[in-house]
Amino acid sequence: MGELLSSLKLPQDLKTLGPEQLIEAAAEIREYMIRTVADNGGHLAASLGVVELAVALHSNYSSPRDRLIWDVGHQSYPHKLLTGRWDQFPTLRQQGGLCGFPKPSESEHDPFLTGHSSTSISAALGLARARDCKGDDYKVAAVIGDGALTGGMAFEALNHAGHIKANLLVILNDNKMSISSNVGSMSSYLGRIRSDPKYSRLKKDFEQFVGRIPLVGEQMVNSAERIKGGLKYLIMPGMLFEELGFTYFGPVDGHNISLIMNILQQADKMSGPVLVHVVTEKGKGYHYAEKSPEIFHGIGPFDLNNGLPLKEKKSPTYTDIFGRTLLQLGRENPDIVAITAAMTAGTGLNKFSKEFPGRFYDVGIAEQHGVTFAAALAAGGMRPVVAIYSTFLQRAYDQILHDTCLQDLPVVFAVDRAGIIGEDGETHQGLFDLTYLRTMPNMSVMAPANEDELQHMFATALNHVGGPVAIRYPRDKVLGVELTKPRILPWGRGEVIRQGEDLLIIAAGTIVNSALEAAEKLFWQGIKTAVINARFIKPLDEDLILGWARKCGRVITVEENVLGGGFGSGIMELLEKRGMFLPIKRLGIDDCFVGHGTRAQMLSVCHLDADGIYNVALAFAGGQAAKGLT
Ligand SMILES: Cc1ncc(C[n+]2csc(CCOP(=O)(O)OP(=O)(O)O)c2C)c(N)n1
Repeated sequence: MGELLSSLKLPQDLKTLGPEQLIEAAAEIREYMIRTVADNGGHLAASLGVVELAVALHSNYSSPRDRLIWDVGHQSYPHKLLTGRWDQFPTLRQQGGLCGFPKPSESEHDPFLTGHSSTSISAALGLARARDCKGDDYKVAAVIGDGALTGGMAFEALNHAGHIKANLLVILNDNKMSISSNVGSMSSYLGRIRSDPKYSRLKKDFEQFVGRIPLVGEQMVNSAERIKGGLKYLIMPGMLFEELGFTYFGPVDGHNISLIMNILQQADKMSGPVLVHVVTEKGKGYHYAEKSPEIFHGIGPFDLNNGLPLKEKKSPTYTDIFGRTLLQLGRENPDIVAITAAMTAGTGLNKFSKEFPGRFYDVGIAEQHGVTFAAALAAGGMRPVVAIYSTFLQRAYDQILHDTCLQDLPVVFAVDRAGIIGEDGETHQGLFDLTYLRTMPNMSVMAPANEDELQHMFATALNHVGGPVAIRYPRDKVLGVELTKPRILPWGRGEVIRQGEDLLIIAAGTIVNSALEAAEKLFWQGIKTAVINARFIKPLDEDLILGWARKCGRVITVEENVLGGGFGSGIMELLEKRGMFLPIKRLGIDDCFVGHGTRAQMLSVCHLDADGIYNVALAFAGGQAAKGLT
């Protein structure tokens, strides 16, 4: 721990520090965070941007009694360091270590779990109302970024909070960035407030004014109305928030601890909802992160001296192949439109966005809007491709069902990060999409076994007339197979990729390759295992599956999804529908959330690597054979 912080009991002793020492504390946090993330990787830029804000909040409030909610939570590293997790910090995002996001089961200082964007104001409002009902008086504050403020939920919560006049503090952390540059009219509105010449002039005046008075000043104006009147010039810029029922303070320099604390103390004197608008710089304090905040949003281990990644990216990812394929298909078909929800680079759409700016939409963190927007583009004759991570697509369940499937509209869903995703853990695992997609009428679902197949699937989906199609693929490097020209696959057909007669494994997605490895090992145990690459989760290749199931007499299904309602359930439904009753074992995630660790570690924990599949298959096939059930 840094020299100053190691002498303190945190977070409460922050209250004993003077302004200079608080600055020193911030410097110690920043330095430790940069060093640790350089070793382990993580979300650095956003966390660097809120160091002073976190110090000010913890100096002014008393966590865990007062409740601080960090929207998304990727910027919560300074908060973690100030709340008893300093020594464990190097375990961040590692199996068994600290979670990369706030997590109540990890610390009493994390009052509500976050990970998905734009939830913090709703959560803070709920806690504030619970507090009032219980007759308590603790403070509740939500810290939300300007990116997260593009999410509809944030507006729903602002609307509600203003209406019920709850005592609630919202800190708007405005750094002009989402993961990349923020988009939308709200972002432009915030930009206008920031660039108002009054802001820089008054910021200076205000700093001088604050500099002349003690932080918790007896001289501080103590009547709420007088404070509001005296600072009217600072209130005017946020008229939009005022109209929504909030008292607005700002914009405030979010790297000036004294200034933030001063504003917080004034905000605390108001009743009803208050919004404090702080302006910060993403990546603050580390030159390379300031220069390239998008790269340092989420980064692997890097060299401190030059900011360059330590692990050279050798092979492309499935995301890269998707981006490349869509670019190619987009050149051939002018009706193709790509839509992303604030993840242009993450979903591999950078090149498409540059080559076809008129056919590309970043809708902000607005998955629901993005899907209905795409459905309507399809209704108007376009061929929209919506690229959203599996976990975030959960947001748009009803928009897929009600606006897309019910009208049988040809929207293609590029479901990235499907399956086990690794270090981001529970909140980001893509383990539900097979269930929520395959149960929707009219929806077709595919999963490629390798990168070549991924290309063909997008060509097939965009050639398919009528109906929505989802293609799910993992957060992983590709296998390195040869890439052929994208072609149309036979609709609804799977493929036998290994022959056998003792056991049939049917797998969907890249996990087919682990199933193949397991089959090879089983062979050496005398179990001849056939393997089917399903390709289509829906519609299933019924004849192929039933024929081989009959031949082998025992079936194992393998999927990177929860077992409930997933791919294996689909196979069981098929067997039941066709009156075929034989021993079947489903491998997948059994009704639990999967934590963080590397993708390989978590696949192993879930018995979904080649060894896991082999062990289960050996027990199942060996056991069944011993009971004479063949
Ligand atoms: C529903 C949802 N969609 C997408 C994401 C991915 N995501 C994580 S952080 C982020 C940008 C957040 O921007 P902002 O709130 O301004 O915070 P900053 O990183 O700039 O501090 C996005 C899009 C998410 N976490 N949740």
